[in-house]
Amino acid sequence: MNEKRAFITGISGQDGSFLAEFLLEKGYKVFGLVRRMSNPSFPLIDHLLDKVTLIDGDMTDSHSIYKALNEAMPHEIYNLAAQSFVGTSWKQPELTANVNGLGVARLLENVRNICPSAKVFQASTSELYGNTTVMPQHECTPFQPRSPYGISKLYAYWMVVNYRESYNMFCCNGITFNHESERRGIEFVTRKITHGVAEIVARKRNKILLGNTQAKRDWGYSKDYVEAFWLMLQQDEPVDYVVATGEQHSVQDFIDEAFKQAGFDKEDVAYHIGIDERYYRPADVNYLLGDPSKIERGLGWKAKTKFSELVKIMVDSDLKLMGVNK
Ligand code: NAP
Ligand code: F7E
Repeated sequence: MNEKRAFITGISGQDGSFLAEFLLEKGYKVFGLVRRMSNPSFPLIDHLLDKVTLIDGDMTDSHSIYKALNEAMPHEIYNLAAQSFVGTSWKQPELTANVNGLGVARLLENVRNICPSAKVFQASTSELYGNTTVMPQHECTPFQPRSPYGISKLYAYWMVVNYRESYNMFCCNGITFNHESERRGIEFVTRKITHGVAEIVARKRNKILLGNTQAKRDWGYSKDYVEAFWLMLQQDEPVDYVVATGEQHSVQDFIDEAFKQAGFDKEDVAYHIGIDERYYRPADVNYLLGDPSKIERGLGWKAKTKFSELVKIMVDSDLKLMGVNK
């Protein structure tokens, strides 16, 4: 009965699936909150279904969170559930606020009443910084979110800080910069590129249509980042940390690297890229670069996977998925 219990919201997503693997490996009993679907399917955690306990619920439904926490009685809670696509947040701002913002209020209130000593990790985001002029961004950089997604996460960020200060609860924000993987949703730019490259190799298409290719991000590997989330909850005190690589690349750099990894010549890349207005956002965040020095000092955590390795992992996986070789 000494085994630790972890409750993951968003277990069916990119980070949730890696975190569940990581915690199972460490001997945790893992519970995950999943939404009802007309055709239940959890491709990213298919291989874990006999090892984790899935509980039906939704971040927009307080009662289901109440029931889930009562069943799991967790020592650690990882709140990864979100409407996580920035582009969609302009199309569904109310839903985004409900899931990402109010969802955190629902979770924290239920934790406070049911398992107040549980430690809570909140998946916060570099989108809080918006188009800041401070470079690189650190834990004290002022926030100026630039999308309904960023604003929803700003509310969540401050709820976490306030529950910590008001009720002495152990809850903390991982201000996490972009992290990708072979499990990344297909609409995010990195996976859209690697999947598109694989389709080009497989002769299923000729071009990848994109929006702002000059945007710059600090891209890491999701599998590395879930360890940082866990480390934050192994401490005696709750502390917010930036989780980042400290390296910045443009979308164009990602395109060039992905084609290179698939064996294309540099001069052939431009032919395969088209710009399409549909993929521009009403307002974009142009440059993000994280300063990971606090987490390196405080937790000894450092991103392991370099940019070119990350792109290779994703390209290789998509080529395999497509059944083609370089
Ligand atoms: P993801 O792949 O989109 O996963 C999101 C998860 O949330 C999915 O399991 C999804 O379930 C679940 N979810 C969505 N709406 C829900 C609701 N109403 N109730 C319950 N569950 C719901 O996202 P990710 O990349 O793993 O990111 C994990 C978290 O980190 C998110 O909170 C995201 O905002 C944050 N974050 C991500 C990054 C990044 O670069 N990846 C950076 C900063 C912060 P379904 O499978 O049913 O859709
Ligand atoms: O866009 C540009 C786009 O959608 C990156 C989420 O995990 O990280 C992620 O949000 C950049 C933007 O990620 C296309 O305009 C160009 O400047 O891959 P993305 P994101 O918006 O940075 C943060 C930290 C999170 O918290 C979020 O949950 O790429 N871009 N052309 C494009 N983006 C997309 N999606 N599609 C394009 O065709």
